[in-house]
Amino acid sequence: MKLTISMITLNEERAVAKVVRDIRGVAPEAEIFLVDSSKDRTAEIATELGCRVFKQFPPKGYGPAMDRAVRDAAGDIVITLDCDDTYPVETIPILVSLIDEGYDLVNATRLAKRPKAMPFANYLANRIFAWTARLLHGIRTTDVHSGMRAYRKSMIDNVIWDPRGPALPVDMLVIPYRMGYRVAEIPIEYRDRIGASTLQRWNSTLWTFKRLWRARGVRRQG
Ligand SMILES: Nc1nc2c(ncn2[C@@H]2O[C@H](COP(=O)(O)OP(=O)(O)OP(=O)(O)O)[C@@H](O)[C@H]2O)c(=O)[nH]1
Ligand SMILES: [Mg+2]
Repeated sequence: MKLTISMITLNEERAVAKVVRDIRGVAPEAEIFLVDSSKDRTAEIATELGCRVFKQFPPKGYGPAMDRAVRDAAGDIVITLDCDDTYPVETIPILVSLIDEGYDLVNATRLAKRPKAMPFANYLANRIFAWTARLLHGIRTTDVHSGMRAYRKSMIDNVIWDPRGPALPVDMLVIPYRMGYRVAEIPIEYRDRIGASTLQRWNSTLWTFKRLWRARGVRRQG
């Protein structure tokens, strides 16, 4: 099956070259696809390194960028990760093998144990989000916000979510689960990021609960 590694980027010029080279080291055949809204040289660097880059201007925010990053991927398997060097690329082959085995979505959790690279407040919030997801939807997860996942492309083509507003990764996990798709979760190490974070804590928290609550409307199948 053909593989696409999709990343969305906002001013990641300090990290992008390392991340792309690291990906090539473990997945030399994969398409690397970026949806970029940067003001810096991220897109130029990625293009020089042979990535396919879609420039999203004017910038539309995280959700619309991520939606395009997965929907416009050419592969049969789409793996997402942040372009900030926080996620371990060595996990990519494991994610691929689990999709090959028949899973439709594999979530790489940063929170199997407490990651040193995550502030305690973020850790606590993430645990509460995961617990709420289990309570409302029955999904056994420790991380509804992981940026590193593998998706079967044919599944994405069948799933509808609302890309507007923060916290889209919540919908991208919980909605397929409710629809009866096969979801697996594996633990990963999470590292300190290169460059500045774009996380807006309060808005993201509010939207996480909003999305978790709203997804109850998705009819359970399977
Ligand atoms: N195209 C696009 N990319 C974005 C946008 N916001 C964030 N990104 C990218 O999305 C990825 C995740 O954003 P981060 O800033 O790392 O957010 P985070 O992982 O929640 O926060 P950290 O844990 O601090 O890294 C990174 O690759 C960003 O460059 C956006 O509005 N548009
Ligand atoms: Mg990040």
